[in-house]
Amino acid sequence: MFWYGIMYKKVQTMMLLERYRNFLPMTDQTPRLTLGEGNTPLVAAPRLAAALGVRELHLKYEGMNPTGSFKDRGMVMAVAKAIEAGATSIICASTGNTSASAAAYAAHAGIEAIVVVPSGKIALGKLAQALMYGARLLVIDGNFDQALRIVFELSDRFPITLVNSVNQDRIEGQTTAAYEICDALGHAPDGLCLPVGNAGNITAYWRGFSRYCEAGMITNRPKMLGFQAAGSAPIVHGVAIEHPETVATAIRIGNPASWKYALGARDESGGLIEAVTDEQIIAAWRDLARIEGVFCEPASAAGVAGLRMLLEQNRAERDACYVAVLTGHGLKDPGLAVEQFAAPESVPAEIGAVSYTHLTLPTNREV
Ligand code: AN7
Repeated sequence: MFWYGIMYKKVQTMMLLERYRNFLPMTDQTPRLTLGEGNTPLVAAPRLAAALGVRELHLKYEGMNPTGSFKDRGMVMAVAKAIEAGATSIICASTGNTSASAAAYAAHAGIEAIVVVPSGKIALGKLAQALMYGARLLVIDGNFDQALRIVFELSDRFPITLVNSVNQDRIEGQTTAAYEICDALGHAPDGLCLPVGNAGNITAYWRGFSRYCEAGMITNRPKMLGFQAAGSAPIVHGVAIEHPETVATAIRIGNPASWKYALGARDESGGLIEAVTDEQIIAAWRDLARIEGVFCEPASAAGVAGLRMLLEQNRAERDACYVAVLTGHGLKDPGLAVEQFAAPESVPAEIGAVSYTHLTLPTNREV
């Protein structure tokens, strides 16, 4: 049908790898792989900005990617390049989102994915994704850092392509988020706030902003404001953490793969990488949903938690434009959200049984 042809063409021009091909390691041989990643909403957050006391805040809602996290940007590039090089199998260690993304793109491309995850410390939705997308799943009695060591070893010994963020095609694909933010705003923000785990994303954003600046697409680069969870803050403390802990399981990482690049991004941008407590993360996570209607996963709220902390300490400019990157979708881990509230009491299904007191907001769970 005629209209179908037109729509199809539009979708083609929207394909992430095509849209930014001049900034990506694309060749004519690179497969045009896509699940419709990228082009995520940049949501203006005036109510949250007012609550924090800052002029302008925008939320880069990366949970709207096909598998519900920013990882899809890097994974589509990494899997396309792996296939271009003749790979038939990919492998990664993950706190959950990378494995979901690797499993989905491998399925779409018709190759094998092997994912190694820490036992009991990955959100249920992410586990469901790895299973449903048909990945070979290895659950270890250990943490992410131990899982990463195992996949390094396996990818060394066998013809399997490693797709953790040490794979530079991953980083390249993730630079696209920086381009999108600049394209949407018409300029670079003054500050970019984001969670830091393995530090691939802060590396990619800085590379992206720098490249866009060199190309004359923007005139200034933002300060990179990265935040680790207090119990998992190796970069902040300058030492690897053997037993990282945090409620934000996505960033429960003690020895980040892109550590040295993250320091470069921090220092070259005049930014910082600091720690926020689980309490600060949870408060920001709930505020994002309640005040702006944007539901992300807990780790994703670390950027907003950090910005709030800096503002409270008068260490961040108030008359400035900030973008906070919300890296993953809130529905990845609905259990943790429901746990925040006391179980609501049900009432008989009769109008006479309903009083105004039943219509109050759900109360917080007693801790
Ligand atoms: C929601 O999936 O490391 O600093 O194995 O899932 O680039 O590592 C996830 C990381 C932030 C941290 N927010 O990004 C994995 C994994 C969410 C995440 C991060 C992750 P990086």
